[in-house]
Amino acid sequence: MLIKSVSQLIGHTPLIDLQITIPNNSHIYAKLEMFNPGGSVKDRLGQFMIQAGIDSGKITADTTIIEPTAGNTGIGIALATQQHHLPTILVVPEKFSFEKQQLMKALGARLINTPSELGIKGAIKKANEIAAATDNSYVPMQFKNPANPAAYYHTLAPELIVDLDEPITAFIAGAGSGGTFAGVTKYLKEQDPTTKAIVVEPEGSILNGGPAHPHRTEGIGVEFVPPFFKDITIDQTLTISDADAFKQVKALARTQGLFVGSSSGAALAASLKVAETLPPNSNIVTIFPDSSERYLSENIYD
Ligand code: MET
Repeated sequence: MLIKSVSQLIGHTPLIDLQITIPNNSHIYAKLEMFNPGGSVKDRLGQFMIQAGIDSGKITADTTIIEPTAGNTGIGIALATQQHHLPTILVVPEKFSFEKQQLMKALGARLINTPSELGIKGAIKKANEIAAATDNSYVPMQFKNPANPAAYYHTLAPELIVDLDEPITAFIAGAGSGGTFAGVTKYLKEQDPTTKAIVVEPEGSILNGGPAHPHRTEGIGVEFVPPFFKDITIDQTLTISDADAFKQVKALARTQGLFVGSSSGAALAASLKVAETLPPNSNIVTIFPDSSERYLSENIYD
């Protein structure tokens, strides 16, 4: 394959039929988003939000791009802004992985850290403050930009329909900004209203009403209900412990040869729980957002 830019490698990732035997003969399929060039599902978002900003005239030739992120969205944005030579400032709570922070800098972005205890809300506030003090700046703001769910509605979701070519009984995925979950859910339910949409969060995220507290599962978990959830019907919310997520991270490496991050582990743990409750021969589709290789400094296989 001859390409002219890594941006051509975004999307069209493989969907794997996981070789996990489920007693009722259901299958779990996982979209392997670590095969995007920036290593995560958020490359789609970076490309889509920056293009939307350019198309709408909000981004011009010398606009400074500023965004709060746990890292993957920042890597996706930095990949996109590099193509357009746009200066980029990414605001990241310091708790997020060393590797993701290194990769954002490697792509040419400037990194500003915010205190871990202020969470993603602290990074959002700081990004807005920097933008207010920066001439010709633009904050894509993944947490409320309609281009976020749209990125997944127009790319990942249609790919799932083509990849599987069978009815999808349940779609199960984590939520951080909620854009991936909302965009894919909207598309899949338009195609087949019987598809169940199940959102996954770590313990310490607030969707199931539990108290907010820190968790090791990275990139998913919310401090406020994503505004995109107003546009979709969610059939179930599953809360997965860090222990259960990391157990599946290890199992996927050992039994399937798959290096996945903790949000993928949580997605599989949730899929296995749901599989027991569905009719025989169900098709469960989930998303594995990124690779374990960007979390090795956290000793996730110990
Ligand atoms: N996964 C998104 C990001 O990388 C949102 C994270 S919010 C915990 O920025």
